Amino acid sequence: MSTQTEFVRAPNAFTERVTADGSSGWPVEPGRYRLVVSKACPWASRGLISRRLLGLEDALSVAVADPIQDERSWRFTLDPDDRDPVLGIRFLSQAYYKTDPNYTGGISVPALVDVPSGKLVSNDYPQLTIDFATEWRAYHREGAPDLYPEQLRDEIDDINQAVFTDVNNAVYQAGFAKRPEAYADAYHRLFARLDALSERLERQRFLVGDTITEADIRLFTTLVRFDAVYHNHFKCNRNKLTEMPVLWAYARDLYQTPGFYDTVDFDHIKRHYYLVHTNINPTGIVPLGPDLSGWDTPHGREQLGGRPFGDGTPPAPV
Ligand SMILES: N[C@@H](CCC(=O)N[C@@H](CS)C(=O)NCC(=O)O)C(=O)O
Repeated sequence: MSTQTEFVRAPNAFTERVTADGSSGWPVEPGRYRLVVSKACPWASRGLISRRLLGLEDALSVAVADPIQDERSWRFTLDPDDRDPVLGIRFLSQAYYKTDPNYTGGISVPALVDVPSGKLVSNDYPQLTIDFATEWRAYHREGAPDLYPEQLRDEIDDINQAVFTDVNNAVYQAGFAKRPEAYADAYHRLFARLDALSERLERQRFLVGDTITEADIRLFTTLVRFDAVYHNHFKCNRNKLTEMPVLWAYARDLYQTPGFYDTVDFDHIKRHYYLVHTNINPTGIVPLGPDLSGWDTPHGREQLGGRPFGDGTPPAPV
């Protein structure tokens, strides 16, 4: 365990991959796999966004878990009979144990499940979205963007690493810290990185190149939760997102793009964090704020140029 940061994320246990050529044993096949998500979860929401931007909805179905886990972890209590209608299971753990009956680790979303066997293929969230962008190409919609363009991969990987360490994961390290030093370390890394990203995004509309890429999706999923949860619940409170003008406009630009706003569920987000982390919020009171109406206000980022979908087109609104 790090002396500085205490909260150490467990590695993903299931790292099989679905591939275009089927060499992994899991060939890309429409209708065969089910993506299990919680709309509260930033790691799972990456998959929801890229699935929409790429137009994979018909090829890859989605199961949405109840945002509130109980002691059996993620449940399908939003579905009739408390059961996922496609997988026929009540708890995501059933897919984990079907793959490995001796599994003792956490039950996490996102999870990609093979429908015919009911087995979990992968909970390796960073690889899942890369594979949606590359391995699933045959089933992308017409006009789908290239979210992981070959010539930009090194730059995207570098920025993803920095954003993971200092933004996506740092908010959790701040929130789950048990010592002031660990909290302060995460807090300072987070806001130093957000300052650097603000500077970068002052001059360019998107993080890498002039189109939306995987890098933007990964930063967005933390930014969209920032004021609703991380600022308060995880004590990331130097500033609200709405007080960081460049990042706030950048986040609104993405939010207002089809494929982003239609995957965001602030109710699931707030109820998950404030009700599940009883050690941080023992009263179980879910804050009524913040006022979310600002998300729909003009962002003005068009004047930086950029071509959100490159030579492609946005997905049709839901
Ligand atoms: N699987 C990854 C990331 C995904 C993740 O943390 N998902 C959360 C929800 S945001 C989850 O399912 N947590 C339950 C658990 O790990 O037991 C990890 O363990 O680091």
